[in-house]
Amino acid sequence: MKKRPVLKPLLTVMIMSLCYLSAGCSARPIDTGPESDIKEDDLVVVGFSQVGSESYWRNVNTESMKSVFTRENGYRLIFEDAQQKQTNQITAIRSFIQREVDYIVLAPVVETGWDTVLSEAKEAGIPVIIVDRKVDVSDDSLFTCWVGSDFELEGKLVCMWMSKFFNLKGIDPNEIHIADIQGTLGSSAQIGRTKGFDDMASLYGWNVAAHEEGEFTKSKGKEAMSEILKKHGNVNVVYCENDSEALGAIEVLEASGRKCGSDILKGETMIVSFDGFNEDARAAVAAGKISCIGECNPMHGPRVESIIRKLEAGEKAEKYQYVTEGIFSDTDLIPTVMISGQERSVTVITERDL
Ligand code: GZL
Repeated sequence: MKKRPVLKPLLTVMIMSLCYLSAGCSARPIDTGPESDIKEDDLVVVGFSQVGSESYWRNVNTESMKSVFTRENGYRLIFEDAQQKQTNQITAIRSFIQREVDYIVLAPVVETGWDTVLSEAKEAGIPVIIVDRKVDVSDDSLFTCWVGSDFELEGKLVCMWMSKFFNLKGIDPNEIHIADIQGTLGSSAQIGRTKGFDDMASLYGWNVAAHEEGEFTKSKGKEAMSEILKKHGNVNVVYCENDSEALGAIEVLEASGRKCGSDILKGETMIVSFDGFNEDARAAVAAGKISCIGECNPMHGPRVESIIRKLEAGEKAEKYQYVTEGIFSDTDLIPTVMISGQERSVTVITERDL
């Protein structure tokens, strides 16, 4: 193990990363040359394989990582964007192994297909931190730890919010004709959000009209919404598995003459979604076009940095680290949602908050 200076205090890193993000700094080129007196060999080298840049959430997640793994903080970051292809991530991990990085951080595009390449990293003695979505491997010693969201809980919280809303408005469950625009099939976010949806829709007796794949992108979300309208004209609620899909669905619905909103009994189409960090989606909530968003927090940079700091100090990292997330809405009708003993408060987004 290389002898290195103590990494910059964590509080400084957190403040710097927040300043970086709030200042809208453009990303410094990764793998930069010397900017401080830290010797190249003293830097902690982190290889980060990112899913892609499919959504606003992903871009904020990338910036959160780049904002902490800087030379000033004692790191050299090697960043690889996989453009949503698992083969690109596997190639990136192998290049990190060849370059003998100190840590590999992987945001896996899908859950399966990682055993071989993670075994190669383990044989090379390189700790692997999984971030955001999960990996489904035969031996969980193939990764050191995981940090991310409970996607099934996210799905159940949004469905619970809808159920409470429908009850308050006197809308009978069998008047609900709901469609699910899914995320990238096989990703933890899609698996969890779809399972949460399916379980709650059947518990509440809603009519599930369709599941269409939206790949977490706006363009595929538009295609999926068009398909749903063609085959299921009676759909009055659309469950979008991220904000990019929701913005696509709204465009298609409005182009077809529909009004997006929560007044289902007056013919409006309710839209619910996930993430909550997209400025356009937050504006759609403020305008009443999106009724509810399940928060999915992309700011993993400081969390992952503090894990590496612990490992550098010879401490152990907790195997599974879930981030706590809430709910956004255009109405204060439902102040909190409780499910499986977990209560989450609802934050109302208005024009003033934009
Ligand atoms: C969730 C993340 C998902 C986001 C989408 O943690 O994996 O991928 O919800 C993103 O916006 O594309």
